[in-house]
Amino acid sequence: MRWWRGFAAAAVGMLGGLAAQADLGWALWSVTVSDEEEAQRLADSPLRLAQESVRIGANEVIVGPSDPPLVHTLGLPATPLWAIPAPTPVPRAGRESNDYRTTYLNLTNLLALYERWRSDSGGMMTRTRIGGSIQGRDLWMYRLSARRAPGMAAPKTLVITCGIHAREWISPSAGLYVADRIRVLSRTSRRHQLALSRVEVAIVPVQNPDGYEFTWTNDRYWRKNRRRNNSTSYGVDLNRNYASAWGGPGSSGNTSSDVYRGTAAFSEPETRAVRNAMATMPNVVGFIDFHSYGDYVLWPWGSTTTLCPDHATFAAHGQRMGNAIVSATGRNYTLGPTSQVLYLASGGSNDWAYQAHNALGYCIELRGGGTGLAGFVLPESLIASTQQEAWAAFERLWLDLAGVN
Ligand code: 0X9
Ligand code: ZN
Repeated sequence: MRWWRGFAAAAVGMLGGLAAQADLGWALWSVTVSDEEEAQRLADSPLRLAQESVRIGANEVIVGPSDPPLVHTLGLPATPLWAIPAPTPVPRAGRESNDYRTTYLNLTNLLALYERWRSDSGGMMTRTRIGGSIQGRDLWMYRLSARRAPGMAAPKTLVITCGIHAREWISPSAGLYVADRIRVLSRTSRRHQLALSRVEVAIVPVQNPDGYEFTWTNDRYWRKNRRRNNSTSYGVDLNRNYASAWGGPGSSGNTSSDVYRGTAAFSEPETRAVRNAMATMPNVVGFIDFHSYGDYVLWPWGSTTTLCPDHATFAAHGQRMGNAIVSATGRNYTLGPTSQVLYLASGGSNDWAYQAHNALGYCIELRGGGTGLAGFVLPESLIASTQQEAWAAFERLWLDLAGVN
């Protein structure tokens, strides 16, 4: 608290002079918006939102050393919360371990681990290249399936997507744990074998590999993909690029915005890859997109506060997922439609999965870091328990969709 006061005082003092600005470094600010017009003003600005797309009320915003003038030209009430580390590359020392329960893995190591599991799986895991990123990286989807008795009905599919937002490292990390659990349980548990024979699981380990890599090498706080929009701005928010209310509220047409929606729905190869892969699946019944942070289980709609036609079904399964998380770690996630419990956000992947496939499309916001960090920077000491929460929610939905108790 003491240092916070000092920091706030420094920020206020800084308004007059440039000298103090250099001392200020990177910081998390709270910016308050009171109506839709103000919300759009903040969304359109190049200031980076710390996960919170814009909501009416307080928003956490990442402010770099040269950004304070920008915060003030917005004409919105803004106060610094705390200093955060600069988004410079993470030191590699001590990060070479492949223990994905206690460390984050870079793109190469993460994909290598999936490959190792695949080669050990005896055909249970298969891999498809579903496309390529803006910078030409491969986009992969792993399918986890069980041998089926002849004459058994074609399986349904539950799709898991990870890493759509580059800086939310716990998302691909949670995907690893889900894949690992399925892989092990498909050999040791009859219930899970049965579930897999009815509902197979398709996992996209990292949907935004360019962005993910960029957060390891250049900018820990990067969110979007790495499309070059123009000479001064990069990146489309892939979770505003899906064809569900594309262009609606909670997205921006400003290329430098962190919620820039792109030039059209599915303008980005990363979103098209998921769309095309899912188009080949005859019966997608469930969809979970892992994000961080905030502890939420979210369902449609993001684009309007009107309840979706299947709200009751979403709520029933959502409640069961929430209960499973409580049983796993004691943590209480907030459950509800994105637009009601979080904020308006259009063009999101789970809304699209519901609209286009009639799948139960959820977005799960996993845990975040606390005071002194940007929210999506989850300390490595909390990886394992957060993975357990992701698994608990996934497993509940999976077994329910498969009719396995
Ligand atoms: O704003 C988002 O894309 C998600 N939150 S995050 O802080 N991880 O960026 C929420 C997405 C919710 N779902 C939809 N908009 N459909
Ligand atoms: Zn996200």
